Amino acid sequence: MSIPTTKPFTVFVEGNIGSGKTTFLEHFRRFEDITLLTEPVEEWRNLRGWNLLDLMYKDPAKWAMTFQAYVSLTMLEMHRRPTTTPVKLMERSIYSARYCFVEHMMKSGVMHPAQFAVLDEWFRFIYQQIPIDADLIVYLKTTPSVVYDRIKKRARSEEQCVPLSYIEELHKLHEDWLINRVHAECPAPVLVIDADLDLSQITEEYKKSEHRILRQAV
Ligand code: DCP
Repeated sequence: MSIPTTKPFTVFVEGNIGSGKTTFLEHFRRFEDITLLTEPVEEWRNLRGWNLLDLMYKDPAKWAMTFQAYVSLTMLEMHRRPTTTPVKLMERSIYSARYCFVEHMMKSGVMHPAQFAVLDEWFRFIYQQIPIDADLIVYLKTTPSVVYDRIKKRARSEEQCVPLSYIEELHKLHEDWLINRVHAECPAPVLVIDADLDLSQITEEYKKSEHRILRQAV
């Protein structure tokens, strides 16, 4: 039975592109009392007919900032969406947008420092002024070459140009944020899951996180 609550136990599911975040969320669909918020990739692919994800990959120097500004908006909407269940599971967060993707675009020079400064000011304002609840981060840790193969196999059209070096960089930025703690803001404890395993074995690994998440759903 769903209990109306204004402050659910909130979990962010984080990890590299292709690490299995959507599959992880789907694993929890069988349980009651959990709200699943999958990433709004379809919104990024169709904003009033514009495919921002595609524009970003085809011409990052021109579109990276626009894309990340829209990602932040859709993420903030998910963070603030009221739920009636005691547990809320979210794919990614405004934090990985800033500390992994925007960070990479700034460091690699894809984004002009002035564009980065604007996005960073938005992030700081949101972080300081708008309550964003976080109780646990599930980090689906992977090896870059493993997720690179998965990305090639799933063949999402926009991602066909993604090189292994980009996946390696994103991996490092996830590690810096969630394991090495190079940023002051890590909003919740981190539960690390080995997400290299293939689909036939990963369920057992996912189960290890169930008690941390489901004990809240009583
Ligand atoms: N993306 C981005 N900037 C962000 C978030 C995502 O450029 N702030 C891009 C990277 C991918 C696509 O959006 O091309 C979706 O990435 P995710 O890793 O968020 O989602 P996946 O669908 O890859 O997740 P998984 O395969 O783990 O379920």
